[in-house]
Amino acid sequence: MNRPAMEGLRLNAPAHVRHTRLIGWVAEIDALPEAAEVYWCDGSAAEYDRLCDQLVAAGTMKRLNPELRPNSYLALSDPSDVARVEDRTFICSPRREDAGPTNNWMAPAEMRAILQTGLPDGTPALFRGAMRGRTLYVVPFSMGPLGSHISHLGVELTDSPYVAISMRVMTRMGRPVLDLLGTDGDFVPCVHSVGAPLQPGQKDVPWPCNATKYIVHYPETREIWSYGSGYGGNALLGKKCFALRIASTMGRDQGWFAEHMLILGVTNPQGKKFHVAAAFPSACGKTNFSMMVPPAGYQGWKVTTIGDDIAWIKPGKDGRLHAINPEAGYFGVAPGTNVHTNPNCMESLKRDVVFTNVALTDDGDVWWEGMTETPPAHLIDWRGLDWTPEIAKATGAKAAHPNSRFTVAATNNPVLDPLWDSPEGYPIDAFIFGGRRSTTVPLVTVARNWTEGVYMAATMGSETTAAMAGGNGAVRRDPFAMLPFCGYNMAEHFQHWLDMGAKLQASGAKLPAIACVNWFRKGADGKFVWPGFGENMRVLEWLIGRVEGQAGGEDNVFGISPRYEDLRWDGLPFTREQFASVIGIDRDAWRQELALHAELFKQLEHRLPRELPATMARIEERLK
Ligand code: SAT
Ligand code: MN
Repeated sequence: MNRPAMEGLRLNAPAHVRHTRLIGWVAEIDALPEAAEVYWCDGSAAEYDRLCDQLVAAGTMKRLNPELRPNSYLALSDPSDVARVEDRTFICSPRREDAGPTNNWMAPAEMRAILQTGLPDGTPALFRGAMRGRTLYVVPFSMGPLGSHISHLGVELTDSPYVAISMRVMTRMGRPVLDLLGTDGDFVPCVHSVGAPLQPGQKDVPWPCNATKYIVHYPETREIWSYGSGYGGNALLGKKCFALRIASTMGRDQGWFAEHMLILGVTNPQGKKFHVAAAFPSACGKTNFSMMVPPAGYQGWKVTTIGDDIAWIKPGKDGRLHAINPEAGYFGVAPGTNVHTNPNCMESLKRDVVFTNVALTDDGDVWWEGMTETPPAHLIDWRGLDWTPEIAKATGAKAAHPNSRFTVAATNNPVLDPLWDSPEGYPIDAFIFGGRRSTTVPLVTVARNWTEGVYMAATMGSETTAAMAGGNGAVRRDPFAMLPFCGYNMAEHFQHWLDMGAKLQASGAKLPAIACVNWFRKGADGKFVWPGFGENMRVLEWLIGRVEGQAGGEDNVFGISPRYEDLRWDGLPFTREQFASVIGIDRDAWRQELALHAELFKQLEHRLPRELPATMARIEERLK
């Protein structure tokens, strides 16, 4: 047999793959990790079921009781592989200043030596032989509706069948993407290995991974390489790596935004529909907000989900900003989710779910902290150990890991927006930026103009959560909720937003409103004052009222806030005093807050747009 024919056999490429560059790239990568075989995913239901069976046989997943939770599984990860690893995440642009001070940077050649080519001292590359004894899955995927002008395609090579099945849920994956790629379509190449090669005859572990981890992005060549982790944000490369880090650099170059935002539709009783995109850091309730149930007193209002985590936003022919959700599923935090906090989510999770790191009940179902008020008398916890409420009391052991997750298709969501798969995208009426702040930041303020809105987004702070390895509740600046996800210099991201605003304004288009929210202010008793969840509808109605020029408000040092009488209170007992305690601006606290903004600006000094310190000066003036 001649060499190309042998290569063809080895690669197993189906006859319908006609993309020479893609085949060449798979062949080139395949030579490095020395996988036992290559398999091209078609994205079919049969393939999904087959891979799930295989994962069950390997002990990675357990099938849940089909009567209680049909077609659903529980995966328990290695206890060390439970969250994104920000300190192991790298932006390898040719110049350090292009990654900026908020990203870990390494020169591309240096990183390629570690991952692909080997070190001068003879240390072999991490990917060399990394997939021995495993299958290399070729996973073609579309981020965004198939064929949408806002969508982009990618191909992930991975040695993890858990990643392959998760990608089928989280993206449009398989044969239709290969067809769209045609003979020469563009795709973002993504390479992933759990970094746990098997010697001949060696028994696999349930969750293979490696203590050494690298989550690597080359923005210039738009490549992603990920090593050592099987966890969602580190391994499902369409998500944070592509749809945020690489896409944000594409957006900068091509004139659009890739943002860490949910997208929702809200329809008023008159039938008028608005679209809102909202940025919050990980594990601050984006999924809950996107599936919100309007509270009592809001008959006739409807909220529909377009996306729960990521938005791609491009100027449309009408000059307005149009957003799509590049994903096709939800990879959400389980703990805290229940029939009160998010009934639509609970409904979505009734079947067809892959749970990771939640607890297993004795009858083969799942449980997590906050799912029910009274925990079951006995569980197997996320580490596979016996768990009882008594053990929890004595040792503090959580049944579910605080960052345990569900993976489920968007189509399971009863309030999924009917046009969610439409290629046109949704015209955005308002952007919301919110952090988790127990003090200082008011419930809601809306920016007086685009620049003030960009200032609000740029200076956002939030208390860290379990979505980040080591997250412990300390306040850190998280500009645009993009601190771990911006693939280039954050200061330039601010500039990009200012430039896009100016460009759209010059074309005569109406810019979306920009608001800053905080659902998380606490009272002297340490409890949240604002009830949140469905009650956030009140804030949303006010914001839409502002967009329509109908809602009242008063100028504040920081944007415009509603007065008590500007919000609708039907069905919610919430006093003027309570309202004052979530909306008020404490001048001393704000002086300290501005000092932290100044610190951020100092850190991002290089390339920082002048408009931001100028806006800060105006706020300082108002504080006097
Ligand atoms: O952990 S993920 O990055 O997949 C989700 C998140 O942190 O928002
Ligand atoms: Mn997220």
